[in-house]
Parts: sequence; structure tokens; C-alpha cells
Amino acid sequence: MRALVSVSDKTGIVEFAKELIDLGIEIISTGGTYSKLKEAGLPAIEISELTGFPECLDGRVKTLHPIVHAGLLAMRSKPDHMKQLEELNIETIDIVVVNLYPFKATILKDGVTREEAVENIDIGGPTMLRSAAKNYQDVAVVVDPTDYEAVVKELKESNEAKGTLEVTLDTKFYLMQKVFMHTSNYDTMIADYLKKQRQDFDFPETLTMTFEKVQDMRYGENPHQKAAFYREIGKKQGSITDAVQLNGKELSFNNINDTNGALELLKEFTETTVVACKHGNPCGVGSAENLLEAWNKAFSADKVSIYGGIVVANREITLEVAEEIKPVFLEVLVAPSYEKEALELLQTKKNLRILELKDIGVPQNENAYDIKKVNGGLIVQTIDSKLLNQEELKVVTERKPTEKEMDDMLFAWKIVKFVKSNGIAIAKDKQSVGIGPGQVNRVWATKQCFEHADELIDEEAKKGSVLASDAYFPFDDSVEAAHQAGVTAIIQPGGSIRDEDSIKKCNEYGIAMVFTGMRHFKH
Ligand code: 93A
Repeated sequence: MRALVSVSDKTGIVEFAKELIDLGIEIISTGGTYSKLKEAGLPAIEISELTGFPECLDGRVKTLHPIVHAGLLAMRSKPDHMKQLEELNIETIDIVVVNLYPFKATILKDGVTREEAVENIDIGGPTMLRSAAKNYQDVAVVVDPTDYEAVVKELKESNEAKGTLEVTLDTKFYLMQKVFMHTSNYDTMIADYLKKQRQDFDFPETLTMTFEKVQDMRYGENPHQKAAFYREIGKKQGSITDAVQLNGKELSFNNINDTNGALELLKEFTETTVVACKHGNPCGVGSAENLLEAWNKAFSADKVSIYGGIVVANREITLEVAEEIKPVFLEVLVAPSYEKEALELLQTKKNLRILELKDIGVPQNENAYDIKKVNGGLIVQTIDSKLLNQEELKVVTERKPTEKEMDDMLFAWKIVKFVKSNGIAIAKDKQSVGIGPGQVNRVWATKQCFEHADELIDEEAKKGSVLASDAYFPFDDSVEAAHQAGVTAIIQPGGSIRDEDSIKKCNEYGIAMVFTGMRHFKH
């Protein structure tokens, strides 16, 4: 029996080869692997000796030879195949141990060039894997070092029981399936990388992407759902997948989802900002000159909903801020860094998941896929990352907004973009004053917003506040409600056939209103 061993990841290969040799199996090997086995004092045949052809072109051609591939693909059950092998003087290869050039590790290296990446596209390895896997009834093909042990175990068992060297058909089929999963992921990774290099964007005929598992999770959105966390291969600036956890239990499914949402909102702000989120919706947002003030704004905006929520900040957490955060029950806290004493203080809260995300990042490039799963398919769109162009804002009322109203409107507009539709946000002095998320009609969202404000913040806070709506007002009832609550300026996309009614109502009440021309539904 013969095994062809050619591996880039040499983990456990010496031990495995030794077991095979001890069972009387002959080893054929390529350059680097051969040297490694020789160093360990193990006997092996060089591939060039088998093929009668030197490894050439810097190793680009090593195993690409009919002697290898006929030896792998010949069906032992077909007399005709075996006869041909004999005539061609080719012997069968029964075990293939191959893992591929480290393409992923290469593209993740800082400053990697395209040529370096291309050089790490393995050709001979996948070819052998595919040949062996296609002929799985006769060849055991091992692509994953974690399978070495099981293969050795089966060989030993059949050797002891029957004096033959066999891997069960069930295992060979499992190994074959693993190979095609592996090579297809490998190729997809290459295709993804090359596509990104070209920086073009389209919706291809078939959508293939590779994600690697970060971890299995204890459960999903609910305890009876199973779940796992996968990350996109490649560097992702400002992503939860890049965060380093400094304290607390493992992140849950909901933690990851909610923190992701909170971070995407935080990225909209360059000034010092704190965002608190709950169930995928922001519940308190504050921007200020310093972090303590920003925290106070985000916290006092809604001291109830933040309970068990997510807080993300875009500046270092100082000790004075940590002292304020500590008494509040939070699930997750994310910041670019922590003062030493601040971290020590927060670490006394065993259950608080503290994450450090050095680079919070900027809003994602709009040329990226935003994917939603529907039963039986996917709906894919570009990311809603388009930024508001202040010059394109249209004042539609007799009164123009003041500078302060304008600042608050732009602040509220960023928030409402991340509120589930129908979403309304009111804000004042760069603090969210009320947020009405996920309502089935707009006037309810508006009213809910004010109800929140009534309950959570003193009456005065609403006076002189501004209102942002994620989509146009279909009727003038929201303007009416806004006026009752003391709102003085409104930002909304515009575009309803009844815009004139809303504008008229604003003029009646002296409310300034601007149209963005851009909608931000979020579901
Ligand atoms: O350059 S290749 O695409 N051409 C080949 O003929 C070939 N044969 C094996 N890469 C090839 N391999 C790969 O070499 C294997 O997939 C494995 O990753 C690596 C092992 O090389 P070495 O034994 O020299 O370290």
C-alpha cells in the first residue's frame, strides 16, 4: 500500500507518517514534506523518483503527472482500468494526505502583494485531492490533520482483525465530502479575493462567499435555537469580529447582533459619542465635548431601556466614566481602549462583556452586500451607507432652521437611520430625547417617541427639540403631534403626495422643515 503525503500545514505529519510506515505503508512525498520526514529519520520516496520527472518551475509542477493521477483515479473494481495501469507500468496510490498552500494566511498578511497571493494558489494539491476524492471507494483522502488519528485507528483495526489495511467506506465517503467542501471553499476564497482586488461591484449569477467559524454558541436568538458565529474572511475594519474581549462571558447571538447594530450607528459620528442599544434599536445617544458628558446624555436619555443593553463609545473609557457606568447593568461595553484603572474597576463586574475595538472605523463602503435570508433564498442589496449631503437639504417651510436646530437635526437623522421602521427620533442639544422604533404606522411612532420622552425625561426636554423621520409623512398628523410636544424643526425625506399638507401645517405652527430626498427604511 502506498500513501502520497504533500502538506503545507505540517502539524502532526511526522507522527502520522510514522504510524503509516509502522503499518508497512510506503510513503511518497514532495520537497518540503520529504525533507521534514527525512529529518525525523523516516523513509520516504521523493515524488521525482516516482514520476521520473524533476520538480520544476519553483515547485509549481511537482505532482502534476499522469503517474500520480492514473494511480489515484484507477478504479480497482474495473479489470480494464487495472490492466491499463499494468501496461503503463503505473502503481496505485491508496492514501492521499494533502493540505493546501496557505492562501488565507497569505492574504491576511499586512502588505501582501497580489503576486504573492497568486503564488499561493495551490494547483497540484487540489488536483490530487479531487482525483483521490472522486475515486473515494478506493482511496482514503485526508485533507484535515484532525482526521489523522481516525484513519490510523481504522487501519490498525482492520490490520488486527483481518490482516488487511482498510479504511471503511463510510469514513472514505466522509473524507471525500470534506475534500470537496474544502476545495470549494478554497476556490471561493481565491475568487472573493480577486474580485475585491478589481474593486468592481455586481450581483453575480451565483453568489458564493466563504465564512469561517469563530465559535459555536450556547444558543441562538432564543435558548431553544442552536447557533454558531461565522466571520467573513479578510480584514474588516470596525467589525465586532475584530474586537478583543477583556472580560465577561462569551458573547451571545443577541449580543453580537445588537453590538453590530450599535457599532454601525456609532461609526456615523466623528465627535465624542456614546450609543446605547437594546434589541437592535438605539435607546440613548449622546454626543459631547467629552466622554463623561456623552455618557450622561446617552444614559439619561433612557435610564430604563439601557438595563441589559449594549453601550458603545468612540473614545477611551476613563476612570470617571467607568465609575458612572459601573452601577448600570449592561450586557456589553465596547470602546477603542480603557484606562488601566477604568478596566480594573469594570472587570469587577464578572458578567459584563468588555470589548476593546481599537479601530471603530467609518461607515461601510456602500459597495458591499447587505444580505437577508428569506425562506428559500436571499435578498441582497448594497449597504445603506450613503451619507447625507448637507448642500442637498431642501428647506420647504417659510421659516429656515436655526444653526442649532440644523445641528440637532443632522444628529437625529443619523440616529433614525438605525431605528427599525417606522422610526422616529427626537433630539435636543445632541442628545436623543425620544425614540419610536418599529411601529406599523408613522403617527404611532411619533406619538410613542413623545410618550417615551414624557416618561423618561422632564417635560422641558421636548421643548425646542427636533424630529427626524426615516420616511416621509403620509399625512400631516405627525406634524400636529410634533407641535403639541414642542418640536420646532423636522427633518424627513419628503416625497409624499400630501407633502403640501405637512408643509402647510408646519408653516401654521412656525416649525422649520427640511427634506433630505433620501429614505432610511430599516427592517
Ligand atoms: O505548486 S503546486 O500547485 N504544484 C504541484 O504540482 C503540487 N503538488 C503538491 N503545489 C503542489 N503541491 C502542494 O505543495 C501541496 O498541496 C502542499 O500544500 C505543498 C507541499 O509542498 P512541500 O512538500 O514541498 O512542502
